[in-house]
Amino acid sequence: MRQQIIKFLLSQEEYQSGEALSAQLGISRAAVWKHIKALREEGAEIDAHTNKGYRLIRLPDLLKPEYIGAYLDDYRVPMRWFEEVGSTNDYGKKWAQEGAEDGSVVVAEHQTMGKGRLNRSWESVPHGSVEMSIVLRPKIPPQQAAGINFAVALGVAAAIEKGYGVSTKIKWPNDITYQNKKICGILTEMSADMDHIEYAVSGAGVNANQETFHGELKEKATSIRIITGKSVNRAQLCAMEIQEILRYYKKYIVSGMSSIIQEYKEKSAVLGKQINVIAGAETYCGFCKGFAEDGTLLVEVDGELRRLLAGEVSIRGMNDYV
Ligand code: BT5
Repeated sequence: MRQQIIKFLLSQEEYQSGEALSAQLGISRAAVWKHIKALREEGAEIDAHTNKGYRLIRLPDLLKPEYIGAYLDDYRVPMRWFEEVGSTNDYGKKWAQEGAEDGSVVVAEHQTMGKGRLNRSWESVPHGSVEMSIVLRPKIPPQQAAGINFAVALGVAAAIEKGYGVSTKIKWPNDITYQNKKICGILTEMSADMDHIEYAVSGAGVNANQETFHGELKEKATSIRIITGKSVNRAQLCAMEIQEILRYYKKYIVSGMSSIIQEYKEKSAVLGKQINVIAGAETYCGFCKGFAEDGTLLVEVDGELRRLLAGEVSIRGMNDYV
C-alpha cells in the first residue's frame, strides 16, 4: 500500500485531497494520514494544505523497495533492502540458495565488504551509490554464462543514458566508463554444474552522488553527479537499472548473443584498439579484434589470435587508468 501511495503522489503534480487519496487507494482517510505521517518521519517532504490536500515534494534518499517500486512499471519484483550489508552479491547468493526466484533484487545503502573480481574490493560511501544485485536463474548452458555480464552491462549503461543523458562505454568484461573513468563495476558470480546453472548473481555498483574520490580512485573513478553536476535520485536510477537489466537479460536468454552483440560492440571501449592485458604477473600488449559467442575477448598478440576469459585477466587502455 505504501508503494501505491508513493506511486500515486509521484504521478500527480497537483495537490490531492485526503478524500481523493482514500477513494483512489480504497483505504480510509485515517489510514492515508498514517502513511503520510510515516513517509514524513522517514524524510519525505509532503506539503499538506488544509483545503487542498497533499502534494509530494521530495522522497527520502533511500533505496527501500517501496521507493524503488514506485518507479517500476511492474510491482512484483521481489526485493530485500539493507541499510548496511557486507556484499549484496553474497547476500544474493545466500538468498538464491534459500530459493529466491529469477529477478529477485538485493539493495543496500552501504556495503562494508563490496567485492570486485579477482579478490579486489569495491569501495563506496553510505548513500553515495546504487549498489544492488539481481538473482538470475537462466536456463542456458554454463558455457554461455559470460553473456549475462554483457546483458547486465548494456542494461546499466542504458539506465544511465536514459535517466541522465550520460553516454558511457563498456570496458570488457564488466566496467562502465565515461571518458576513461570508471562509473560502474559489475560482478557476476554463479553456482553451476557441467550442464546446468543453478543460479547466477549479478551485482552492479553505480557511482551516483559522490562528489570526490580519494586515493587510488581519484584518477580512476567518476560519478553521475560529477559528470552532470546534478544530484541523482537513486531510487529512480535503481528502478531503471532493474528494468533495463531484465530487458537485456531476457533478450539474451531468448535470442542469444547475436541479439545483443551489435549494441555491445557499439558501446565497447576496447574494440579495435591496442590494449594491455594483465594476466597474473604477466602483462602483454595486443589488439582487440572482437568478442566470441561465449563472451571471451579476442585479442591478436604477435599475429596469433588469443581468446581471453573474463575471470582470468584484466585489461587496460594503452594510456588509461582503467
Ligand atoms: C568490479 O571489479 O568492478 C566489480 C565491482 C562490483 C561491485 C558490485 S556493488 C554490488 C555488488 N556487491 C558486491 O560486493 N559487488 C557488486 P573489478 O573489475 O575487479 O574492479 C575493482 C577495481 O575497481 C578496484 O580494484 C578499484 O581499482 C576500482 N574501484 C573500486 N571501487 C570503485 C568505485 N567506487 N568506482 C570506481 N572504481 C572503483
